[in-house]
Amino acid sequence: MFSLKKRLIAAFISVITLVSFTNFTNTVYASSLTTIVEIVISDGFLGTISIKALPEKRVSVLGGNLGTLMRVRFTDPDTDDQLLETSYTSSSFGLTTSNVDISTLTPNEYHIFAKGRSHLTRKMSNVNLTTDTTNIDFSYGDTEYLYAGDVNGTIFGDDIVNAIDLSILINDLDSFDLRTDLNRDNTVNALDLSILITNLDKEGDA
Ligand SMILES: [Ca+2]
Ligand SMILES: [Ca+2]
Repeated sequence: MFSLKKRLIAAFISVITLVSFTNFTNTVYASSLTTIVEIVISDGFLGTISIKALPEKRVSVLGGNLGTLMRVRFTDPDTDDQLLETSYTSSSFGLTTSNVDISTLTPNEYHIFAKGRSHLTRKMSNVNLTTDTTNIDFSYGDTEYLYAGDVNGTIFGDDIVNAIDLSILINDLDSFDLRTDLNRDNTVNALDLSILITNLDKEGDA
């Protein structure tokens, strides 16, 4: 006869084996020697993803020059309720440096919004997130960029480029401020002014 301890270990191993073959999507019934063990697995929550978004018109630097403070929001397409918001500083290649936890969301369609600290919001509509989703690319393969120039406010501005932003940048001319150095060449000058003027009156996606 096996001892009770060994029988429990054997039952536990059989449960673990069964669970490992279910891909965590089903209800699993595992039979031990004397009892029926029911393990209810949820229908699946999302895990973690990487996000890519590129600020526009950065000067090219060896090792990349595309990092910025980012805010990403997920909303319900039917109600517009915000379901998740996360902020991070992107890498020099415009990527999250570690995966973003979206495990509070279930597989579904979402509107996803990405905003840079000095950049206007870009929206992806009706994105179908599944448990297989591993990344969200607001650059669409390095072809799309976030518009620069929203430099007012405490952290993320007001999502419009207007005279307020213009006056802030003009005040910073010939000095250095990370926020108004739009092209990130370590000085605020006419190049940054030109980028902002090009985007005057642009608004972020709503
Ligand atoms: Ca603004
Ligand atoms: Ca600059």
